[in-house]
Amino acid sequence: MRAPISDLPLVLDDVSLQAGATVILSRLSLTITPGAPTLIVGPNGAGKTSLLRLCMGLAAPSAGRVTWGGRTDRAPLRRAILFQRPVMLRRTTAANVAYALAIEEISRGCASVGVTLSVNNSLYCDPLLKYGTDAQKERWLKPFAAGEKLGCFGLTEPQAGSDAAEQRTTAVRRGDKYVVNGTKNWITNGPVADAMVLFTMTDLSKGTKGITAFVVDTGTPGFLRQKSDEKLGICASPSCTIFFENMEVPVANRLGQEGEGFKIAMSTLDGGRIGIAAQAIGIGMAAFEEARDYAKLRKTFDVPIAQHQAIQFMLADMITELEAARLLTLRAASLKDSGARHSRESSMAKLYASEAANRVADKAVQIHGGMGYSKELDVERHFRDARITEIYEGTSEIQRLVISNALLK
Ligand code: COS
Repeated sequence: MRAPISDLPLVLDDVSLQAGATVILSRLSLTITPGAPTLIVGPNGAGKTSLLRLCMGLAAPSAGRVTWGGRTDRAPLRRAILFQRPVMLRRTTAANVAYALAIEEISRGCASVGVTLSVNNSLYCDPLLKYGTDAQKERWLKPFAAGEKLGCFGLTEPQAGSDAAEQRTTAVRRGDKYVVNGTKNWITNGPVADAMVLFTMTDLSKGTKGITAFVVDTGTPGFLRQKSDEKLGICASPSCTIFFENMEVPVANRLGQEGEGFKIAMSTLDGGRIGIAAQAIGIGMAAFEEARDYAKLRKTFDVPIAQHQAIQFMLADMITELEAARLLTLRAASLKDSGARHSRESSMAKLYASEAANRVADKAVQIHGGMGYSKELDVERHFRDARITEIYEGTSEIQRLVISNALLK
């Protein structure tokens, strides 16, 4: 059971607010209505980073400690899900730019919540929006875009990570149904998702042209979730392996035509990589800010360490890399807004932002010295959380492959 919104106190900076309160901040307002989704309302839609930052900052204190085991605290997740409504439903001309800014700000507070939203929005909602029929959108998109339900993306298999074409999960047509058998692993949101965009082989002899996509209710008999993965970082983002045993999926749940699955998966990942780039920048910004603030406080040799050029140069490199990463990410997002193909630009953004976030988090730990190695401070969490951004939704090596393929065509 997810906690009802009315039970969740919201803390904005020093002000503690119960459900029912309205906060007006600048030209934006945030209304917390008991029993109803929380909306961020701005003059031109989502992407108002200062407010998002305030809102999502509240997820941070508990983020490193939230687990998905026996004792589950879903409050930060529930609150965060609600914030995706304006991102998905308010279609502004800069929807993807706003989305990237929102994911960055959310991830600055909590990278786990950032990826939960990124997977739901980019990997689940986006293919439904692009390839779904009107009937599919009504049932499988609306409640997921409204924050009432959560989606996941079933592409990865034990032998099909980087080599996504190596799908072994099969879907065999029987009348008006397909029977699905196989395994997916590392499924972000898997333990808690209500539906999955699932990739299967409908014809093993056809390679990438034999892959077909479906949208599947996770409550379908034969959809068998395994225990949640235990991970180095993003500990509040649940993931798991899923087995499919003779799972029956109606033909009406097929997304696109038979054989279109690989293109759906690849074009979806083009968008997903913008979300992960934004997540990486958010983690990096949090690590940078903590290091900068700590450097002003911590003294060695009678002066704050911020007065040592060794520290100043580290801080200068950190912010320069993060701002470069943001520009690459916003360029990819803006290209997606224009409707143009953005595979190369998304890969560049994801590659650079994820590697920059890791360099920044590493330096942030170094600036903190021994305290950077302690679980008492958030910088240790940012260091762990940053690592995955170089791996999921395509490793750095895969991004280099996509970029070089585009160069050499
Ligand atoms: N958009 C639309 N179509 C695309 C595409 C994209 N971004 N990328 C590839 N395609 C199409 C190609 O145009 C080609 O179509 P045709 O056969 O009609 O020409 C087809 O898909 C096959 O493309 P390609 O031959 O490049 O596929 P490969 O098997 O060589 O795979 C890589 C390419 C490595 C780039 C792909 O497997 C990949 O991205 N892997 C990483 C997957 C990943 O990110 N996994 C992480 C887990 S998901 S959370």
